Amino acid sequence: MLAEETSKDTLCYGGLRQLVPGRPEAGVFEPVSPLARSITDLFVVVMTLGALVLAGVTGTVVFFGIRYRARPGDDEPAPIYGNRRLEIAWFVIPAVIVAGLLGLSIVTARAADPPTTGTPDLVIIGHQWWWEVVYPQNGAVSANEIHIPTGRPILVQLESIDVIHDFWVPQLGRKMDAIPGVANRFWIQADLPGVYLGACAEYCGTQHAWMRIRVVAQPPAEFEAWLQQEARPIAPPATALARQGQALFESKTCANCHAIDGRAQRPNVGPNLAQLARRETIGGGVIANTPENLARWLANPGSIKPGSLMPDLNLTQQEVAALVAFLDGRP
Ligand code: HEC
Ligand SMILES: [Cu+2]
Repeated sequence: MLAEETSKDTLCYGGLRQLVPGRPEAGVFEPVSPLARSITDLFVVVMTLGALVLAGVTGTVVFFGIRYRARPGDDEPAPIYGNRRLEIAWFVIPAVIVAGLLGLSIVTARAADPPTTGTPDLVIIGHQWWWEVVYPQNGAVSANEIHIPTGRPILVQLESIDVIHDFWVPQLGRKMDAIPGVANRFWIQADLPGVYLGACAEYCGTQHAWMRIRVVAQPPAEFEAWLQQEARPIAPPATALARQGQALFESKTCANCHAIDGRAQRPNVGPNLAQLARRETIGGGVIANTPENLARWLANPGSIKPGSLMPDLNLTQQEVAALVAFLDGRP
């Protein structure tokens, strides 16, 4: 039931629509940065070489099998001992191939993984099962949807609050493990504006599959405007219903797990909800962020993301409506 719904609203990989103009595919073969391109290039070289070797070896085996097969009346063939020229050839050819691949791998590693000194542009923290995103530039805190400016490398610092996760957006750069207690660093970059999809790439528990990443690459001015807005606290409630939602947010313990100030890094048991209304998805990409879906989520998170670490708070329909009015911010 749920799988059907999510594939219809094009959020999951199965129903992926064209997100980047002019780039129909979203995957390793459509890199949009020099970092990712270097990896794709090495991949193509390795796969091509592998295919040629496979074709050569299988071709030889098949050819010899047919050409020199035993025929009726044949005698035992004379055994052959040692052949220096052949032995040198089958040592030298693989050695040259492997040495060449090593050289290319070193070149690729340098291109895809330049030194990571300096202040990070982004701090990303893996949680079961969502990504916390902090922008040190102005302290804005967000979740799951990562905005970056186009055209320049972005230094990411990757951490984990619980278990090992892995951050991978194939079109933008290398993949990297998020390890508790360790701050790993790497670069991503997008040369074209668009939305790039990624996912947690290290099994991390029941909802590992719904720990998706959307990177929204915007022209620098647009990004700056987005970032300023993202640091703002939640909009003050404009209606009586939203005011009731605000009170419920405190009394129903939501505030113990969620921050609603755009710069607050605590509490971070759940995502910062200050600018939730501006996100396209909720629950790590499991559903589109519409008021109806938000209500479904609040009514019973586990029915949408079984095992989710947000408890079912047994809210009444009326309470759900009030919380949606408060969090969605649109009267
Ligand atoms: C015990 C901690 C906890 C409490 C209490 C809690 N939540 Fe959550 N909430 C979470 C966690 C964890 C997630 C992330 C779930 C996931 O994506 O796997 C979450 C996700 C959400 C999301 C989706 C956010 C997004 O960007 O995906 C909303 C909205 C939300 N909670 C609202 C509320 C409201 C409203 C309440 C109070 C009625 C509440 N939560 C109570 C832990 C909590
Ligand atoms: Cu994960």
